[in-house]
Amino acid sequence: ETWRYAFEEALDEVQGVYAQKFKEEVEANSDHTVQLFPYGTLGESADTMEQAQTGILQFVDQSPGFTGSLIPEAQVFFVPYLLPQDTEKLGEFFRTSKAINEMFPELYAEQGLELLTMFPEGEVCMTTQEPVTGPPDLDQVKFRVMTNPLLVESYKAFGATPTPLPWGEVYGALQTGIIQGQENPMFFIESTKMYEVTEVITCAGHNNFTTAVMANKDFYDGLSEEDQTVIQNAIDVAFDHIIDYQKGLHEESIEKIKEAKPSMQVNTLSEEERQPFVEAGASVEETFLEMTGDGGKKILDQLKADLEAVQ
Ligand code: 6CS
Repeated sequence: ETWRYAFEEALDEVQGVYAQKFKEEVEANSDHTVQLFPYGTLGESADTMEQAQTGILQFVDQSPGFTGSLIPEAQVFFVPYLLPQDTEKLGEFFRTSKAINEMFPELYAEQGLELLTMFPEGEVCMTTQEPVTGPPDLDQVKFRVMTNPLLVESYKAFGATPTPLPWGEVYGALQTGIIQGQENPMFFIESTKMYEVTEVITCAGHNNFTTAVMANKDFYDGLSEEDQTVIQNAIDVAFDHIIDYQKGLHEESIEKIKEAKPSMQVNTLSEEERQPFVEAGASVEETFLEMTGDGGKKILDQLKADLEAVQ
């Protein structure tokens, strides 16, 4: 059988590297073939999610940045300063977290999805036209965010004018000045050449990009136990691979950016400069709880406990 797997990035970007490892493992250990669909081949993230829910796709990688509108609790990944930045620690968290491995699968199942894994893609940094040393510098800045209500609230709290857009519109919108900023992990800022259409990168440590891989649930439930095991093993091997792959990736990407555009400023905010963003983050946590009620509180509390266990 041929299984179709779509993701939101190019083949040589983090989600693509993950998908290639998954494919390699499945094909080495079964008679199945995995056909990969990188970003752009089947539409935007919202389109591939729909295709996975209806079963046109067997597998999809969609980040909570987009899934948050479908599963409100998945917005928890946008509570600022919740996740640590250390990839190893994050790896351990995603491997062991009860919130991730036991609570979220139930919520995804309600949407017809078998949640297979979540993994980190790196510290999220802002790219803008002007330097950002605190929230006042984001005043009047139209800032692109993924289509996620809580992320909109974060950037409101950070003082910007958030503009939710699908990925495909971001480069052009920066180029034409419709927006003046966006956020993404460093590898993605480099590979998608965001530095060509912005002047300054600012890392405030407010988030680490999380993504999720899932299967169509009817498809998955209909598989033999043997095939399910092949999939679970491939998911685990690819997970270890992607944590390993990201060692030093943030720093290497900065070097590549500076080589391509020497005038690009890359700033990491000091503890003191971060403080107003941290404080704004507290109100975003409140908003998350208002949006998601008891279910959201349970997930947030468990997630915090899981994080504490790996700190
Ligand atoms: O900003 C975005 O929309 C995209 N960012 C990453 C790192 N992956 C896919 C997503 O579409």
